Amino acid sequence: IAKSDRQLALWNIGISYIAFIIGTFCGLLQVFIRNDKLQLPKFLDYYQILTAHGVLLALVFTTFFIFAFLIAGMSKTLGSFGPRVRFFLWLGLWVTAIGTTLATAMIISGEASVLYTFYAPLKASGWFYVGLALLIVGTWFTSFALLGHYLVWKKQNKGKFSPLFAYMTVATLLLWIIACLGVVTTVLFQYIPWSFGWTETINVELSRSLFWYFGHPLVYFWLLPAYMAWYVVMPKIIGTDVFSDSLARFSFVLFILFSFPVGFHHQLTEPGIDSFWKFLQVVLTFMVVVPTLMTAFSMFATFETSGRKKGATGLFGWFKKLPWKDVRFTSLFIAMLFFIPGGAGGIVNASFQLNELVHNTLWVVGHFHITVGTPVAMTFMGVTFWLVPYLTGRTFPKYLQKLAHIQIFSWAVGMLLMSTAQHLLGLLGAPRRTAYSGYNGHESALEWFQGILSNHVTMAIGGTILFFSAMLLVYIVANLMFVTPKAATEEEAVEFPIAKSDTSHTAKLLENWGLWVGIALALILMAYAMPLTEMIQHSPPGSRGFITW
Ligand code: HAS
Repeated sequence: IAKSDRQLALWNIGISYIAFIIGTFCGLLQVFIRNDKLQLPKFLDYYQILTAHGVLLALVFTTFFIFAFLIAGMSKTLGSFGPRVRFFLWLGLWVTAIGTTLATAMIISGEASVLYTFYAPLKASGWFYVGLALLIVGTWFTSFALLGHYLVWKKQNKGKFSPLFAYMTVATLLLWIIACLGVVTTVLFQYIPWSFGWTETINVELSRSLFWYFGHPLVYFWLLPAYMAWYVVMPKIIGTDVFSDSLARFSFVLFILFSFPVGFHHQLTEPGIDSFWKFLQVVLTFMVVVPTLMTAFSMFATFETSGRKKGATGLFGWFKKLPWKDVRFTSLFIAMLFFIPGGAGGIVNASFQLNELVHNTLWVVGHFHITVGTPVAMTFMGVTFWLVPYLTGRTFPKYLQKLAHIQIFSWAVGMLLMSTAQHLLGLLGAPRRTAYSGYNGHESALEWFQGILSNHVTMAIGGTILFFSAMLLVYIVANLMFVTPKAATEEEAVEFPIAKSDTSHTAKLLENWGLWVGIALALILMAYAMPLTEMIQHSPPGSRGFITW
């Protein structure tokens, strides 16, 4: 891809890894605070570190990395960006970066210890919300620029299917833009006026609902780029084609339809929402499981097809034929394995009654570490191993590949230990987001949890392994960015792996975005119009929703 497009992607990756370094360090502090082995200095607070950890890893690292991947892939599959698209991509990058810096500065100065979910009644400095608003506006510049690039391509290639990577990028961006409407509304019309003191109160239930309208599709905004790597990159790495182009496209369409009308499954214990609406959204949550099951089916079919091509026989013969020494493959494969318990835990969370047991416990922390923290993050690591050298034109020498293997295995071991401990501790009743052990002079509650795995020490060991793995990754990234020799020949050059996808049986309807967005909006109206109206109507006197204010 063109040099200037590479620069754009590289800057996004660079910022994402700066956030990764600070975020993982905060994670290390976290496990030792919970283990009662670390007392923070007076000027630092547990919730401040927790907020920095969540915001920098879950929001900043992911967002910048995702846009790097999408920018590189769009330039690769649809051709170089024109000057206008490029201008808006740079603008998007800088506005997002300024927003991130402002929000991070507020967290570091102790003015925004409101956690990465930042909803009311916790209140931060108004500048934190301004930073968040800028962050989102910046990503919109980038998103619309990429959508514009797609439209130009469509105009020049009338009647043709867009390449699978570009199609999936459009689906991901549409999901992101529609999701952001909720958080933008609440930040602009509720949080900013409230935190700057222009309004006295805030309609808490409404603000939380608007947040979770955004919060759940947010997790699929993280997941879909990982799925892109699974669907498009993985087959190429293992020497085969995309298993089914239409299945892949349809699974992304299903995410557009069912990612939104499900946010209440994060609010099942909140009293301000009628059970009927909660139940409806629980049912719809089970619909959003379907595209993941389709993805699992497609992945196994891809593995089998590739194995059989290489001469595998028997039911599981293909397993041995997978390229186990190729770190681009192993990282993605382990990422997928983690999603089996990760997704199963999601089903537990989403089950109305079971949620009573796990809500607000460490179980939920365990859940998101084996969803976003492993399947997603480890896929991004696997992508990093070829994307960075591809963009810098450098090589990926053997010794770094070995280190990369150590890095992903240690990440897997660390995550396994830490998240198993978190799940078990959660079931035993350990709360999340609480520096409760010996906190505020109370006696330590740690003696409740003395199992081999259900133990804060296990969690701390896992967390420490993870931190060392993270630092190893940063070392590899720095080498691939600045140190390893430039590729002298085509053989040495690292490729951008994109598998062939046969569109001859793909239905034209799948690229009718108007239709899918229309159905998604109808589902959103069905799930949200009534309950949100009730929240606005029944808000207590003096509490201002965004309409009554
Ligand atoms: Fe979740 C809370 C429900 C998936 C992230 N989730 C969270 C939070 C985060 C998060 C960050 O219903 C915490 C928010 C907070 O701080 O309060 N989640 C689900 C459900 C799914 C799900 C139903 N979550 C994810 C993904 C995430 C993520 C993906 C990040 C990327 N989650 C919940 C609920 C809560 C929640 C409640 C609120 C809890 C509470 O009370 O607070 C589904 O998408 C899961 C679908 C997956 C499956 C698993 C089957 C998987 C199979 C294999 C997949 C493997 C593949 C590869 C595709 C049904 C069969 C195949 C190849 C191989 C080699 C295996």
